[in-house]
Amino acid sequence: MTETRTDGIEDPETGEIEDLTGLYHEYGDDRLPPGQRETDRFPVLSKSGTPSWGPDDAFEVWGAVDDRLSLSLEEFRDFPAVTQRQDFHCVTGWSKLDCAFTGVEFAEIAEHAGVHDDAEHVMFHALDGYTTDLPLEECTREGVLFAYGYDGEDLPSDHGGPLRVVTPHKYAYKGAKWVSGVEFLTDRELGYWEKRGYSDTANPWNEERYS
Ligand SMILES: Nc1nc2c(c(=O)[nH]1)N[C@H]1C(S)=C(S)[C@@H](COP(=O)(O)O)O[C@H]1N2
Ligand SMILES: [Mo]
Repeated sequence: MTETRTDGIEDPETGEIEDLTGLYHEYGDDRLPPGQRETDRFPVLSKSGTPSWGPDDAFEVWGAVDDRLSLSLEEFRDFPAVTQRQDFHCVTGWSKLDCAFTGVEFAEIAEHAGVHDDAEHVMFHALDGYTTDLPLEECTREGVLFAYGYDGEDLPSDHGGPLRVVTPHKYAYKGAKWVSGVEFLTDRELGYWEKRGYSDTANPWNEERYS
């Protein structure tokens, strides 16, 4: 493969970067999903401006868990971090390849909260009122991160900093920017765009754009 601009960006703790850009092999032959075009820019897509994280805001975990969590951003950074090279596919048709995201794996937070056996679904909540949902098994897999770093720097606020979710196996609307809460559910519920006609399954290699 040719050099990419994420070459040289390393995990702050382990000095390693995991390359997840091959996960498309699970879904098809082409790294670029059908109907997508590659962009060098990283466009910003938000339903309504960029909210800011106040000093008293906390990241909360609730629902079908043993321990409700309320974490500050500093506490979040105490969890083991990973840096991964991932591709990013927006349902409107652009893909940004080779993004280096640093953050905490979803599975790490789920384990910390103690998810109940009957939990099947997850709703992400964000500071701008955005929500998005995924089945639990689509969240606990490799690549789903609570990301606070991008390309070796703090995640820019218009891209969801200080904390966002990334979902490289799904269209990017499944990754809540400014994520402030995770709710574990025993039944499926639909998020903001999913209620408005976008696909709940959102697999880019099947072009699951609309429901
Ligand atoms: N909180 C929040 N998260 C969000 C959105 C939003 O409007 N609010 N837009 C989604 C959509 S449609 C996309 S394509 C990506 C865009 O991320 P970016 O702005 O970093 O490119 O964020 C997703 N997460
Ligand atoms: Mo999007």
